[in-house]
Amino acid sequence: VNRKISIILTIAMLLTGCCGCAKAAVSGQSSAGASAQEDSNAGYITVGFCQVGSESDWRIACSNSYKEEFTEVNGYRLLFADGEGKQENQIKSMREFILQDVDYILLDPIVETGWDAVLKEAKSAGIPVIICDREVKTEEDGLYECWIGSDFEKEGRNAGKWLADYLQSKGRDQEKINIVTIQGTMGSSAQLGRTKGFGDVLKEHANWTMLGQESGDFTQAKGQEVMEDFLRKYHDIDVVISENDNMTFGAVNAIQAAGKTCGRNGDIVIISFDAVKTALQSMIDGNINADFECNPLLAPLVEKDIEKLQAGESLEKVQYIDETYFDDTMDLKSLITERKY
Ligand code: GZL
Repeated sequence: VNRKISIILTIAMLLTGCCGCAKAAVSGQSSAGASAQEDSNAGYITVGFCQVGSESDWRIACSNSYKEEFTEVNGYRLLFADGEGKQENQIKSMREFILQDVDYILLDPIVETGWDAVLKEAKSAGIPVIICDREVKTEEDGLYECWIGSDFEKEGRNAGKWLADYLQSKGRDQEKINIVTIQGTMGSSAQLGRTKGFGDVLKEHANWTMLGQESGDFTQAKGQEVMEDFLRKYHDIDVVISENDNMTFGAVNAIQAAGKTCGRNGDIVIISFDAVKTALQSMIDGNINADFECNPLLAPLVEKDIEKLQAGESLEKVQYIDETYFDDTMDLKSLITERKY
């Protein structure tokens, strides 16, 4: 009787093409009875990547990092889904990846909340998820393997500390300082972290006033609109905190169009985030005073984590990528040529 049961079970498994064991351990090999799709992926690890969109230079560099890392030469099949700036698109792509039974799902979540249901679906399907760059906040633990990205609050704090040192160096540490902030996509980890981090330092300086904070959604066009609005409202802005370089480019355009000056010898101090190559060039040109790096080259770290999962190893739940900052006292000309992004 036992023999008959095991034969029936084996046939059932072959017919369903499912191998119950951990997907991570055997992914990339098609089991008997596998679909044509699975056969075509035989020997490759299939990775479904849900990207935020293409809103900034940083984002393009980030996407390129995945496309350069997860290649067939390296043993991967990358399925790349552009969320076009909408959470519903990202959730839809995750569900498609689950139906395609990919070996891993990588999610760069546009905002932090609203992911519990689809993460539970991936978990039930036995598909490991790695969260990259921005973070998720879930009701339940254990819905993803790990998170890899930047310490956004630290970026914000470092920007505040830089401003305090800069003002001190100019003899303006007791002066009344008026600040505006162009925020990123509201509810994204980068916006939440940078706003909080700088806000913590703001509280330590009674002579600093935050006149206004508005979202430029990490795009140049919106960043320019927000800065134009600030210039209409406030006639004594001393500092602009811009939560990414593309919004900074828009802000610099708006300031110059209004007949004001910014940057190295300007009336308005410009502090930016990301430190992409084009922003460092703008710093060399004298438009930006300081830029806090946010490293987009996450894919090599993600790939190392997948290798560990393939080997059945556990992962650190939170993994920060190394970052620095740049200001206009540094010699950037040589640095900019070697910079990957
Ligand atoms: C930060 C990343 C942000 C960048 C922006 O890790 O999520 O999104 O700072 C990008 O340039 O649009």
